[in-house]
Amino acid sequence: MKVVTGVVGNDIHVVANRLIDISLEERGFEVFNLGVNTYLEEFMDAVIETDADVLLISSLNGEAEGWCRDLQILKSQYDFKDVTFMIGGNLGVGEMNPELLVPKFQKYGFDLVFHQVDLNEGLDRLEEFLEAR
Ligand code: B12
Repeated sequence: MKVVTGVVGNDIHVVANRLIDISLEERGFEVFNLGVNTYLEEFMDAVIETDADVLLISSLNGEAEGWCRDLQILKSQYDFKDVTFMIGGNLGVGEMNPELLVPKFQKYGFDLVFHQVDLNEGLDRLEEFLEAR
């Protein structure tokens, strides 16, 4: 399965991005890593160009909300019905309540949302989700 990944917006935190790349490859995914500083439109273009199954966005600096709120609009312009949309990292500023954050990002159009959740736990959940689909 193909995964497009990267860090959204003007976020330059690169360490998790490298770990995500390596961990996905270890799990047998084909990875297209766009790296840091990637805009939502660039992610969408890459999903189309690579015919990806999963878009995995990482965000660490607390600005994900601003960069991702147009996802639903962008999704409506293309046929993405077989693509799984996933986001994780620090999705707000500080210790925000996941019970408020998760539904917000689901409303934006993400299938899987992980606020301050360990990477391996998130990837386990991704594999379960893909298997159930
Ligand atoms: C190193 C660092 C920097 C470096 C980055 C260098 C680089 N090129 O990577 C520098 C100094 C440049 C930096 C800058 C800034 N930083 Co900084 N930085 C850190 C720091 C100390 C470590 C980050 C790191 O690499 N951790 C190691 C990796 C492995 O862990 P991780 O990033 O947390 O990722 C794990 C999980 O989040 C998760 N994960 C990540 N993505 C995803 C995705 C999915 C799907 C899943 C399931 C899981 C997942 O998996 C990873 C492994 O478990 C953290 C504090 C901390 N202790 O975490 C702050 C931190 C991330 N930074 C922060 C901030 C605010 C900034 C600045 C805005 C500061 C400023 N005012 O300038 C700028 C932002 C610049 C920008 N444009 O993005 C805040 C974010 C606050 C928030 N969101 O609430 C933090 C948390 C510090 C803090 N406590 O305030 N930073």
